[in-house]
Amino acid sequence: FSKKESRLYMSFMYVTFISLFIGGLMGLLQTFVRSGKYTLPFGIDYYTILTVHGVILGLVLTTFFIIGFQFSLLGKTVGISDKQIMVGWISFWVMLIGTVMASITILVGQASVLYTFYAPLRAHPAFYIGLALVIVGSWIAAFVNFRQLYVWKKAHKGEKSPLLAFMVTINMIMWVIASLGVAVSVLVLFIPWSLGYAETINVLLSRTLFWYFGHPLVYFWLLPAYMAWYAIIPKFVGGKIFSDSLARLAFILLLMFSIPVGFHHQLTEPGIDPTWKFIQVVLTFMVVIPSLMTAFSIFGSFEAAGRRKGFTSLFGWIKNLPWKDVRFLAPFIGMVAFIPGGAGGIINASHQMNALVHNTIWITGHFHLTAATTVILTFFGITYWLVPHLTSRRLTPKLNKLGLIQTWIWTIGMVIMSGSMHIQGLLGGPRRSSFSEYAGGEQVATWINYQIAQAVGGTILFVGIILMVYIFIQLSFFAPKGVEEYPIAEEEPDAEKTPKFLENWYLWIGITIALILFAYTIPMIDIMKHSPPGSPPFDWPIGK
Ligand code: HAS
Repeated sequence: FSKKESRLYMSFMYVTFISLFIGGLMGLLQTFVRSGKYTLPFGIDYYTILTVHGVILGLVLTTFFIIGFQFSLLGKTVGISDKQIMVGWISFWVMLIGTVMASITILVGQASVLYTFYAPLRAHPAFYIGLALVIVGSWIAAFVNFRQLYVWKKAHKGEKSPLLAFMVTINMIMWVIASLGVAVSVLVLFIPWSLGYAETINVLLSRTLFWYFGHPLVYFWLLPAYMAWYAIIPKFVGGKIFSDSLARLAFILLLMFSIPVGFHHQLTEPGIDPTWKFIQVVLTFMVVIPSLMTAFSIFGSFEAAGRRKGFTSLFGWIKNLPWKDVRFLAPFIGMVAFIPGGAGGIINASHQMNALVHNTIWITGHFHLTAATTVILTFFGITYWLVPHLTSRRLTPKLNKLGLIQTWIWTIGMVIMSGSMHIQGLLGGPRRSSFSEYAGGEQVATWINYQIAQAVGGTILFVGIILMVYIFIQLSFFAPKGVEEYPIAEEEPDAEKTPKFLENWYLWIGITIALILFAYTIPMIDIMKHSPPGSPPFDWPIGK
């Protein structure tokens, strides 16, 4: 990479790791409060820190890391022009200004509305405007990415695009289509309402628009991890990409089925016809398929690498895996965590079982396995080679060892924390609540030990965060100068040729839009028909 490029990509990484520290600290405080043994100082509200935690880790850290990483992937595979770098900087600054605006508003206690900002909770307008800016900034990044691929395609007529460039494009198309929902919700519903131009808000409409965005949001986090699993990790195991076509197909299916499934977050929501909930649950089970394809493909590529090196017994190839290389181990544990994490997702999506787990801390356990383990450990795994590559430094054996320790600390902390969240959830423990004894009761008494276990797990995780931030600082500023490889694997030589139709964007975007229209049009009309008087979009500004 040129210096100009590296500087852009690194800026996204700095924001990521500052966010990790701030957001992680808030997480630690939350588990302390919930253990019943600690009260927040200076009258700070539990929901303020919970909102900082969710927004900073769930929205800021992820978006900055993903956009920075994806820029680097495109820079490596299809190139970036100086003009595109400049527009990349605009996207960075717009996102940063939005982040700072939203963060300050939360920190001064004016937006304790959690990352889902469910109405009728109302925040200061600066919070919503800040969020809108983050989204606009990310769109600018998306259009730079689309342009990068377009320019490359024009120069390479008839060639298939590089796999990683294709994957980034899918993720950004999904992001743009999905974030339209939250943009409409913020601009049309929340901002007028929080400014006082609208008297009230259509709660159901705002939540539905949020989840239209909220579910693809979790795949927006997951897909960059899949990019690394498919096309980068094989390089560390001495293997190859199992199949370029299969990887592309999995991404296309994720694009098509990620969006029309938001109702599985609203299964207990009154006001949505059960038929449409049922339809979206069926579509949710469709979105599981590309993840199962991914599991198959990753196993395949690990096994093929081992067999090629002469490990012939049934599971002998496992010995071939580079257990002492943190660039492999961290994402690998992320993959393993996705087995129970994904199974938990399937439980959540099953309408009847959702009634048992919804709004319990089981859900918090679920997303700490998926987002905070599968995705985050993979992002850490990427950091170990991406950051030194960008700063022209080396991941020394000592830093590698610290990384291995970090990975195990994270794993142990998360097993304890997420495990106890799952169990407490099955015992009825609520999510999103501060400490309470709920006026006593036998059931309530069973929760406390799990809450203490969560504080123990949370403390271990915070140690992991400090270690990770230390490693990041070392890799950014102090590790010895040198060359760190940007690892992109090749395809298996005997894989089938990738068919051309896999890159027919009109077809895939067309099907995606058709599925969204099918899953959302009628329920949306229903929801809007029941808008309360004085609420946008139909009944404002109110006569003043
Ligand atoms: Fe989820 C709630 C359903 C995946 C994140 N989810 C959440 C929330 C978050 C979240 C943040 O249907 C809370 C939102 C809130 O604040 O209210 N989720 C699913 C389903 C999947 C799923 C069906 N979720 C994720 C991912 C997330 C994430 C990924 C973040 C990154 N989730 C739900 C539902 C709810 C929900 C309901 C709402 C609940 C409620 O009531 O509120 C699926 O995508 C899962 C499919 C995954 C698999 C696993 C495949 C395994 C792989 C690993 C292979 C391993 C290898 C290595 C190769 C089928 C790919 C192994 C090697 C060895 C040698 C062992």
